[in-house]
Amino acid sequence: MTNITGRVREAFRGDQRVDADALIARLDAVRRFLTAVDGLLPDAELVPAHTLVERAGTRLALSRDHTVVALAGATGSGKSSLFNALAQLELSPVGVRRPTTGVTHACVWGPLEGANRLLDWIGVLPRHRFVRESALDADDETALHGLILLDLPDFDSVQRSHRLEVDRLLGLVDQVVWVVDPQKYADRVIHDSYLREFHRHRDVTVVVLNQADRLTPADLPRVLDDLRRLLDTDGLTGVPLLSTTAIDPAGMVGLRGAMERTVAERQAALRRLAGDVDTVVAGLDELVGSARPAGGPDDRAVDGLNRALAGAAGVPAVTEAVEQAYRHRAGAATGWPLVRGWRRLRPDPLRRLHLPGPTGDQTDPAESLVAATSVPDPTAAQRSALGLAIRAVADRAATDLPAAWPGAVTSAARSRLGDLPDALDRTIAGTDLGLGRRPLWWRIVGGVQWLVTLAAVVGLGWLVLGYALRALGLPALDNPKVGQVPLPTLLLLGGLLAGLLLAALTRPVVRWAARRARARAEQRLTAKVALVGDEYVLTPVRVVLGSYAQARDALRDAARR
Ligand SMILES: Nc1nc2c(ncn2[C@@H]2O[C@H](COP(=O)(O)OP(=O)(O)OP(=O)(O)O)[C@@H](O)[C@H]2O)c(=O)[nH]1
Ligand SMILES: [Mg+2]
Repeated sequence: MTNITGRVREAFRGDQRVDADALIARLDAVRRFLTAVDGLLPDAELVPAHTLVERAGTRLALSRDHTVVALAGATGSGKSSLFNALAQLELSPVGVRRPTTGVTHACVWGPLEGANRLLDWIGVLPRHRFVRESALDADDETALHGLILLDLPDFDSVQRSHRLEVDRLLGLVDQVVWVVDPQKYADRVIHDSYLREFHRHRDVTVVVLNQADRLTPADLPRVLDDLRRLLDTDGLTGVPLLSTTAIDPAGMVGLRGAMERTVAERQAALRRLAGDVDTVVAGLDELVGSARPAGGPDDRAVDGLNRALAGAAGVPAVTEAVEQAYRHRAGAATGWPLVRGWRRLRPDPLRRLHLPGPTGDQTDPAESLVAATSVPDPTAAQRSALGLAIRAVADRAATDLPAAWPGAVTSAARSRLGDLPDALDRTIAGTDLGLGRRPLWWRIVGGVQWLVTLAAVVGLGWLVLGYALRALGLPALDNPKVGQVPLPTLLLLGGLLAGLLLAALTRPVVRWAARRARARAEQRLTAKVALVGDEYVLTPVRVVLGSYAQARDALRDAARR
């Protein structure tokens, strides 16, 4: 992956200074990265970053006036001899039998107090700590004041504990002086397992070819050239390479000078940590890509999700019921009054679903929490369609993300799946389906229906009364006529006909209005269901995408030297 850390990885900074504040800002960026990805990426991938943040915090809080330099190398290369020669005391046993040094020894130049907490943290036992007081040598040693030199066990030891100790300490010290000897300088262990691993710590790495006295003056430059070539292959181009002779003070001058410069600069601790940040950032590189990901799930996938949610929520069943309920209610309000009562006996289709009844009353919100409706449960097909739609949302949202992230996005999209059925049901129950108010035209038509029915009843009554009087031989009523037709007959037949005609004319209008009511309800329900999808599916996805963006920015900041 070509990315942000490439530049950092390749540049050898040599004696470039590391600014403490800039380093702290980079460490903060690593911390921000860890916060952003917490719970989203596998913990195992984050161990080095957590270790760095913890170690760096402690190292910076401890003495910054001390520089911890470790002598590391294969057994018999002369680490202890160099340690003693630099200290000018026999502090660490030098042996013929191998391995000799089993525990780390430390020599502190200057007072021990400031160094003790550092050595406690590094884990050097008090009985293996020595002090090189400058008082003994007048001012000879002041140039090394602040140096804490460690003599490590051998890393190629037959003793596993030695190797573990070395590996632990190499992670903590500020600078490493790799000690090799003419016999073993090309050994694969030191190059493959150690030097190569330190290629991001070139500016705190020194390589020493010890026992230079064992080589003829003609061989020494050849061996040094060969070693330099091997170091280049290890990625350690440009690191200081010195030759030393531990048994001769004159053979120590170069190394001593290098140490004095390191101590004077007070940069090793910062450079080491900067190298650690480089290593960690490079290791995390795979986890974040360089392309800026989409801000959220794409529209097509969201449309698909909303359709699937509407299906699972029973929106089609509810809208069907709305259409029927409209017809039912409109029929009851505008139908022929003589059959209206019979219509009312039939249950309201929305009531059957436990949705707002004929008066448009909304479900009590408190009641709707437990909910709710009797909308049929989603079928297996609807459930699997919803699962697929959620997956599609996650897949589309994660398209540009590196391999570590799609899993986190999918988990986020599914994280509230269990809460969805209740939420959808509550939403359906709480949606105003638009049947709350009776339209004015229902009332007008209903009123006219009553009038014509009343006319028919009056006509009927009039006729019945006329027959009754005639049957009893009483004087007949005076029946006025409209044209040729007697008025009571006209009232009766006209009323009946007008009622039936009005009912027939109203029916298509009701059907059309019912379809409109259905469309309106569908729109409202879909909008509400989409809000549920947004809250329960899309928001968790957006949170992960936001975390990804934060992680990416944080890592970019951490990579910036
Ligand atoms: N001729 C010569 N002999 C040396 C030199 N440095 C160390 N030696 C000898 O090499 C042997 C091993 O030296 P040590 O200092 O014990 O080596 P070490 O790296 O500490 O070995 P371990 O503690 O076993 O890891 C000893 O006999 C030293 O006297 C040197 O520069 N020249
Ligand atoms: Mg030793």
